[in-house]
Amino acid sequence: MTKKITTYFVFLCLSGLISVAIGQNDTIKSLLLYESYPNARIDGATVYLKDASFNIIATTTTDTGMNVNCSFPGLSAGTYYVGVSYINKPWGYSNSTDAMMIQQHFVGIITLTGLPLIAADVWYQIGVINTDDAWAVMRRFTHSIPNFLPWRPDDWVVNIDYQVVITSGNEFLPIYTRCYGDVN
Ligand SMILES: [Ca+2]
Repeated sequence: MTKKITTYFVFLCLSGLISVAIGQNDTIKSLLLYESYPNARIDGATVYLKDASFNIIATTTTDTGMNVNCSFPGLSAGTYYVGVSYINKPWGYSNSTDAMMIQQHFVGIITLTGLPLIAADVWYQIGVINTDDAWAVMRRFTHSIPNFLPWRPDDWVVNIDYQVVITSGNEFLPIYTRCYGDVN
């Protein structure tokens, strides 16, 4: 009988089933914030969790928490990616100053980096930041165009995968986003 149980235990370990019982106790806790307004928590956003092979294994929605506004419990050690897929908030935070800065980036007076660099690319050739983008941001700020479609179907910079490595215990990941067109 003892041998039978031992054999079954080894089988469970080999098949990975036992890890359900002993390894999946860690949580990724996250806080979604507007990048240039660090106290602005964003609720109602869809946040995804991907495994090491970039397959989405869970999604959740941000709440109104001040220190953590979404979490993924029940994880084992390993590499994961967390990102935002959808933000249900109106476009804003962008005006003539942003349009001017995009133009200054184009002519080499300033250099945009990080999320502002991504947020600057709103119009026509995606991957190229030039006068077209500055023009579109100015036009949208003055309500001359209603959106950045068809080049930017999202009004928010989303779908960036942030790597989280769980060794043991919980991990905290702040996530920043901003509206397209908001570069300062
Ligand atoms: Ca562009």
